[in-house]
Amino acid sequence: MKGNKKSKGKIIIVSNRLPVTISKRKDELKIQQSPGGLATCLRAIQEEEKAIFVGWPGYWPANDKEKRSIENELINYCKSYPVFISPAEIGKYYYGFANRTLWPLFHYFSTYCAYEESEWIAYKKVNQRFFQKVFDLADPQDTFWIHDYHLMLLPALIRKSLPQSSIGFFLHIPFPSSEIFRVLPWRQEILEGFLGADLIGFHTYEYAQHFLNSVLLLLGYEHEFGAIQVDNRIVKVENFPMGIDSLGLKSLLEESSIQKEIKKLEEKIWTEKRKIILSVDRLDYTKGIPQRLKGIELFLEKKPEWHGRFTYVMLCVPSRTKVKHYSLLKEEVDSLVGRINGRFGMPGWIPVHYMYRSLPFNKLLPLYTIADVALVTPLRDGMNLVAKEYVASKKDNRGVLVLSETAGAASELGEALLVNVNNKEDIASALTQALDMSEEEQARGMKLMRKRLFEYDVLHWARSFVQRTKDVKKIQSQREHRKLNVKWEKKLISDFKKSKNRLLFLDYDGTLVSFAMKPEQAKPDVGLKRLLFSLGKDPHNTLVIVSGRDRTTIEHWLGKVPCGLVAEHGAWIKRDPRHDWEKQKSISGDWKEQLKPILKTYEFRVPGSLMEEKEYGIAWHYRKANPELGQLRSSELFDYLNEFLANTDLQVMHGNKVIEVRVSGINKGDGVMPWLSEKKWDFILALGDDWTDEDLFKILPAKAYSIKVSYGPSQARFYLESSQLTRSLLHKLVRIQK
Ligand code: GDG
Repeated sequence: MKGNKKSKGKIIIVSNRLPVTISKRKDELKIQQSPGGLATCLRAIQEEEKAIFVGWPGYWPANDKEKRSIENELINYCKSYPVFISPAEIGKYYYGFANRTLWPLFHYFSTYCAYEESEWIAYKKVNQRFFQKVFDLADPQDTFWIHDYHLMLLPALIRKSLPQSSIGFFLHIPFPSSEIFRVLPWRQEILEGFLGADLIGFHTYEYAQHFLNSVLLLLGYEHEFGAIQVDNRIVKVENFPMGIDSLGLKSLLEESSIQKEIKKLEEKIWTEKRKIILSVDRLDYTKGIPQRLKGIELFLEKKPEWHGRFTYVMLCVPSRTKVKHYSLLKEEVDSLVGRINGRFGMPGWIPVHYMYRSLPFNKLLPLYTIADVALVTPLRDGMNLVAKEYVASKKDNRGVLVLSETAGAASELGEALLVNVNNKEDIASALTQALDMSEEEQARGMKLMRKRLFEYDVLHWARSFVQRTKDVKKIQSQREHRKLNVKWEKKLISDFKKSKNRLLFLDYDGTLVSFAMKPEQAKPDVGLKRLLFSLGKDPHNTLVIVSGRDRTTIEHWLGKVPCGLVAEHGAWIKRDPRHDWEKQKSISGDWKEQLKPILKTYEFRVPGSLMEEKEYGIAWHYRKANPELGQLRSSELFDYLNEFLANTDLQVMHGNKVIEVRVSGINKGDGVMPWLSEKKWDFILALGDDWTDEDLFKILPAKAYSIKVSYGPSQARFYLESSQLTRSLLHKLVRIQK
C-alpha cells in the first residue's frame, strides 16, 4: 500500500474486465473497447475525476517485456491497471466458477451448475490476485468500487488488510432467492466476502431483499432497514437501478454518419414496407432466445395477415462459447430459426433475419432507431441495458418495447408491454398489440420512460453509488468515535483508581456472558463468579447486577456474590445477599394468563422458539428458531401485542431475539434508583448490551461511564464490542484494587 497521506482520495474501480481489451494480431498489440453492459458503464464514468480501473485485460503476455509494455500502455491510455490471469486460471475461474457455477445459480438455472472444488480454489486465488493489485495501488483516502460476481470475495480481502477503507460493491446480476442461493457449497464464504463492503448495491429492491434474507438465514445477521451490523461496522444494502449513458447516446445519434446509416435503413424499409422487430442479446441461456422464437412462431401461426409484413432482426452476440450450455444453446437457436424460416418464409421474405455476430455500437444504434418493436425477453436479467438503450434512442417517441417481467429493467420501465417469457401466448399477443399500437399510444409510454432514463442516467447512478459509499463510511467513523479506545480506557481506569465511592451496574446476558441458545444455558462460569466476587468484596465498590431474568434464576446463580441484584428489569431488587427481595411496585400478574395462549401459539408456529414466564413478565425467545421466520414472526407479534395492549398498563419490548411484555413503569432505570440516590458517588460505571439497558443509561449523570456492549445506536457514552472485552476491562479494574 502506498503511503501518500496527502491524497484526497481516488476511486478505484475494480471489475473482472477492464473497459478495454488487449488482443494481438500479426505481432501487434491492439487496444479495443470491451463488450457488455458493465464495460459500457465503466466507459461512461471514466470521465469521473480521479478514477482508476483495475481488471483483466483479456490477454496473457508472452513475456515480462510485453507485460510491462501493456501495463504502461494501459495506464497512459485509460488509467487502467491490468491484472494478468493465465489461460489455465481463466479456464477455471472465469469459464469455470464464475460462469459454470455463479452465473447459472444466480439466474435460477441451478441444474446447469457445476460445483468443482478446483474451480472454487481458482476463484479464490484470482480474487487474491486482484486484492494484491489494489493493495499496491491504494492510498488511505481511496474509495474502492468493486463490480460483479467475479469478485465477491474481494471486499472481505480488502477489509481484512485495510480495515478502515471505504468499500462499495455492486452486483450486476440478480441475487437469487435464499432457497436457490443456499445450495451453493461455498455460500458462507461468499456472503462473508460481500460483507467486507460498507455498501452493497443491487439493481432492484427484490435482489436486495433476497440478499438480506440469505444473510439472515445463513449467517444469522438481522437487518434494520437494510443496515446489517457486522462486528463493529454497519453494512448498508440498497438498490441502485443502473442507468445508461443517455446523453452520450443522444449526441451520438446526431452524428452525420449515424444519420446517414439511419436514412439508408429507412429507405430500405420504406421500399419493402415492412415493420422491424429487433432483439439484441449475448447468446446466453438466460436471455430467453428459444422461448422468444417460439413466441414468434406462434404469432406467425395465429396471424397470417402479418406474413411478409415484418422482419425480425435477431442480433446474437457470441458469448462464452467454451461453456457447454452455450454451444448447446447455439444449436437449439440455429435449428429454431431454420424451422421458422422454413415453415413461413416465402420468395422475397424470410421472417427471422439472424445475425450471429457483434456489431459496433454505431451500427447498433441505427437499428434501435428504426425498429418498430424491441423484443427484450430474458428469463432472468439483472437489469438489461438493451431495453433502456432502445427507449433512449427513440427521439420521435415512436416504437414499442416488449419486456420480460423478470428483467430488472421491468421495475423501472412499467410502460413497456410486460410479458411472461415462458408463456408463448403472452409473447405472441404482446407482439400483436405492439404492431397494432397507434402512434399516440406509443408516444405516451415512450415519453414517460424516456424522461426517467434521461434523469437517472449512468452518471447519476455512479455518482449516487460512490456518494452513498462515502456516506456510510462517515456514519461508521462517527460511531467509531464512541469506542472505548485505549485513551478512554486509561482515563476510566485512572478515575476508578482515584475514587473511593464507586457504583458499578452490570447487566448479565450479552454483557457478562455471551448469548446462549436457551436462556437457562447462560449460567456463570467459575471465572466470572470469581471476577464478580473480587469486584463485590472491595469496600470501595458497590456492585449491582441488573438483569431481565427472573429473581429465582439470578439468585440461584449469583446469590452468594457480595452484590445487589435487580431482577425482571427492575420489578424486584435485592440490596445485598443478606437482604430479602423487595417488590418495586405492587402489581398483579393476572394479565399474563390472557397473554399466555397468544405466546404459546407463536411457540407452536415458530419451531425452536419458546415462551418464558417470569413473575411479573412474560417473554417469547426466538434465538434458536429459523432466523428469517423468527424475524418475521417477532415483528408480527410485536405489532400485534402493541395494538392489543394499547391503553393498558403493560409495555412490549423487542430485545435481542426476544419479545417481552411487562408492566409499564418497571425498567432498569427505576430498578437501580435506590442505589443511585443513596449517596454521592465519585465513580459510576454501567455496562449493558440491550435495548432494556437504555433506561439505565439515560438516568445516569453525564460523567458516568456508560458503555454499551455492542455496536449500535445508544444513549451510552461509549461502546465495547463484546462480553469478552467487558470481562477484560473488569479484570483490569480488579487488578488495580489489589
Ligand atoms: C450485465 C447483466 C445488466 C450488445 N450487443 C452489442 C453491444 N451490446 C451492448 C449493449 C448493452 C450491453 O452490450 C448489454 O448489456 P445488458 O445489460 O443487456 O447485458 P450484460 O452484458 O449481460 O450485462 C445485465 C448489466 O450487466 C449492467 O449492470 O444490465 O443484466 O447481465 O450496452 O449495447 N455492443 C456492441 N455491439 C454489439 O453487438 N458494441
